[in-house]
Amino acid sequence: MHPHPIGRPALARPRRAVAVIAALLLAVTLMPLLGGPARADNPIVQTIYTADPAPLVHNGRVYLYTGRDEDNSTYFTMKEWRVWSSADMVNWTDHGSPLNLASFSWASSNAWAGQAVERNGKFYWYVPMTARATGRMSIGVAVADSPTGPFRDALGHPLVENNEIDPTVFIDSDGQAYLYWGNPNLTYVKLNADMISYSGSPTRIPLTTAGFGTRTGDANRPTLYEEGPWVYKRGGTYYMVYAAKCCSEFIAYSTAPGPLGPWTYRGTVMPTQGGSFTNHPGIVDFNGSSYFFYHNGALPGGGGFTRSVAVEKFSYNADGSIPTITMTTAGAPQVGTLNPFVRQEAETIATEAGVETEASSEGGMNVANIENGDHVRVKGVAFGSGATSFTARVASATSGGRIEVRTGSPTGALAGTCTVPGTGGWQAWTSVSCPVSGLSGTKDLYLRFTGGSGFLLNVNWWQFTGAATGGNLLTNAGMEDGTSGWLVNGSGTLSTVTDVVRSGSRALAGTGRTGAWNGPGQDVTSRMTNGKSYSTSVWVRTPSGSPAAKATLALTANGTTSYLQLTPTATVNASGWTQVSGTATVSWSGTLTRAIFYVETAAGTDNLYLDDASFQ
Ligand code: FUB
Repeated sequence: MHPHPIGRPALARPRRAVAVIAALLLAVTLMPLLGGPARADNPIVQTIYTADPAPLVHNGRVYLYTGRDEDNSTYFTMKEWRVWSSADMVNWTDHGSPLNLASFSWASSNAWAGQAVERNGKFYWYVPMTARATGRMSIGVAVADSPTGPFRDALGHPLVENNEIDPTVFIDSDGQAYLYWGNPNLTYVKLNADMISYSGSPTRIPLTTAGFGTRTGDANRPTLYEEGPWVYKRGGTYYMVYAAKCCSEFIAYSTAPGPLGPWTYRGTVMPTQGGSFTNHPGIVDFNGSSYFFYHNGALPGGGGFTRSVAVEKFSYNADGSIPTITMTTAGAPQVGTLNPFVRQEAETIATEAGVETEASSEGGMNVANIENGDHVRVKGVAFGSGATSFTARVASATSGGRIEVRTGSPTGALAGTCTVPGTGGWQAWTSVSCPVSGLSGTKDLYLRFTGGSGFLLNVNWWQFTGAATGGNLLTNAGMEDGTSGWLVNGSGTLSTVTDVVRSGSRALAGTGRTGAWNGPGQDVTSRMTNGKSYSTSVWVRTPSGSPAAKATLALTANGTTSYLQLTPTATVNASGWTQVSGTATVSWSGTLTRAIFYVETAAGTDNLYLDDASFQ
């Protein structure tokens, strides 16, 4: 759809094998475009082509920064960068494009591989582009107050310009930040604490065969290092993972005792594979496991210029070496489950068929371009003891269609069908609800769209309601409707925050607590059944300290209040979200006049942040 091949920059790219590119171009023209039948969990993103993954773990989520390959590209025709995030490694939320070439007034083209990092509550995204004035590749830096942007050019000019690409940023444990980049050379600078300036001059890392392996057949490039460095530290060892030996590239790595070397070549991380003649690494630890991100040409129509990011879980060998990782279509296993009783963005997707996404007038993104037979799949949805109704936020400029709520497969068990009317516009939002049945336990959810021809409807978000005998008894449990439904048990103030969220765009903040027993809660009196066992799950964090938090039920019956501990105490802290969960049987004597579900701490009065709560 965007056939605008651009001129090649004067760097190493022309060295790449013309024959390989020609073969890939042929493959592109012979293959169908995105759409069609359901796909495996890898590639992660299936609505557009993505490339050059750069993961960042922040507040219990993995944020994935990527480039975007335009449809039908015949070159690295890239104009924007994209952000995705996930709390479970399989359902990824599309955050759109908070940064593009137009964000940099001095840039003309080539929105290539970058990386974002957090420092002191700000997010810095280093990206290479062609500078209009010189026609040379340069590296700019954008800054934002949240991992999903909006990002703005921090400088108004390149941070560095040496006609090379692919920045990776690393902050060492002593606070010193480094920016490395390069193709065909490998260069670094020491960033200042402001992250947008540097000290000293850009310095080349010697590309020795001991450090970066031996390449044969190219006198200009004696080592395997090609591009796409990714630098991090594990224990006392510094790792540099990079794309090796174009074309086709494989992923290799070197290690060093310090951030500046000396580097020792360690071998292959991922062999050449996957139908793209480039590859690009990104590695993070999340929730106690290690993950390797890369790209390939696995989507329909995919190839060297229409790439897609994917992920594999891996474990380091006992000696700290990285095992050889091969591409799979299964991808990483799910971490935990997804809660359907809190608002979920429709653009939180494991796999899909036929749909696209776009910016929503209500904020964030929505699922769009939905036609008859399309679907989205959300993996590992924990319906618990049951759901009774499904609500979706929808819009349609035509006469609408239907949302079939199914499990197991796109044609699996039908739990219910919601009819979507015409609303007068693709961004004219209304909510529709329909009863559902047969939903319990943990299942893959399929929202299958049916109707006439052409585009049917858009979906912004969805949420299930629990049965009277099950499901979530808390209202506004995902905190997306502000403080609605919540109260303060004891002293304090409620508000919502947007900079620290576990899912969606808001979390609840309980501030001004004057006792450990004070905290956010809900009145659940009318929803209690005497003698019933209830499951509680609430994600908690504190801005300072490490208190032990727990959920409690205060039951007042016949004028006497008793306190039931619903969960064991769990240590929560500032660096991430902790799930506080447990099961307890509720009972009382006489007439129940008040039941308050609330979260408290074992000691202290730290502020409490809550998100994604359920009590069922
Ligand atoms: O996506 C454009 C370029 O291709 C990146 O900058 C390189 O790392 C390679 O993936």
